[in-house]
Amino acid sequence: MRGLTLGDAFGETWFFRPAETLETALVERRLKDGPWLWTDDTAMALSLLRILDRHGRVDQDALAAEFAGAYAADPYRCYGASMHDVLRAIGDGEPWPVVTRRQFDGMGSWGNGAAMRVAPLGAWFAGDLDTVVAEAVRSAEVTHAHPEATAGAVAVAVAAALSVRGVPGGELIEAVAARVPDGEVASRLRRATRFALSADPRHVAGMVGCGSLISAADTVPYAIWCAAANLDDVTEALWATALAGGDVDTTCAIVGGIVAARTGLAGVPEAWLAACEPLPSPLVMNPGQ
Ligand code: AR6
Ligand code: MG
Repeated sequence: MRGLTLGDAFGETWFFRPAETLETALVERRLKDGPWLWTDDTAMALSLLRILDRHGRVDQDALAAEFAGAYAADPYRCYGASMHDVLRAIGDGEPWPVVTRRQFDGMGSWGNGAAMRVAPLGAWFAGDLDTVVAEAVRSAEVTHAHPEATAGAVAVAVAAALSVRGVPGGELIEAVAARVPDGEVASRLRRATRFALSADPRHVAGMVGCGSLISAADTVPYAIWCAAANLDDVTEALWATALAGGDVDTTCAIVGGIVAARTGLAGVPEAWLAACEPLPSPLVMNPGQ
């Protein structure tokens, strides 16, 4: 969870800088002064973690209510465009299956929002990959009805579980692809396996996207390649991920979540930890205990 937040907040600092200085700042590794504020990626991951803590699995109605409550309490976290309507309607008492299925002319959202929040779930269930897949699907459906959004969530959750289990970077992407249903996410994941893990992330982004379209397919395969290429060092992983631009808070949230599931925050510079907006403490509140 803390790795996801660090990535989210670090990634968000690369927005709103003049485009011509952005790549130079990244190459020269010039950090922005804190505070680095976290966004919807973290807000939704926290809600999901609370539900796992409270129910031991994804109770979809409880998760929908938790998402809507967190949104109502703090809507200024740069949520995806359709989420304002979805979370308000759920908060107003409409059933989530009805609300999510009517988005985008009945297609449902294929945005990367279900993937950006799910790495801690993969770590939570890391001992059982079938459960990781099933619970990732359930966590996605509450806001994202399109199968590509679900596929993106499955891919990230499985990657986080395999990260915990110590799978080497060279095997990670294919092992993830084997668990993802056929479609654009799976096909771009397979395209990503053609790049050596020493390749320049910008070349990989050129072939599979890096989130400029905010879709799961355009975001998740790149993030999983970046994580696989830097599985033992969360700071290096985040620098590498940001280099290509795109949806940087979300690619970095995904990568931070996957890599830190293995490494924790060991080795992260003190200045980064001090700059990152703190999480609520305790992370989860279980009033029954
Ligand atoms: N047809 C066309 N465009 C779509 C479709 C579709 N079926 N589905 C999604 N999009 P959204 P999220 C595009 O709004 O997934 C925050 O910045 C459309 O442009 O459902 O939670 C986070 O940090 C839509 O607005 O929300 C993430 O970066 C966009 O995909 C991101 O937003 C996102 O889908 C998470 O977004
Ligand atoms: Mg965000």
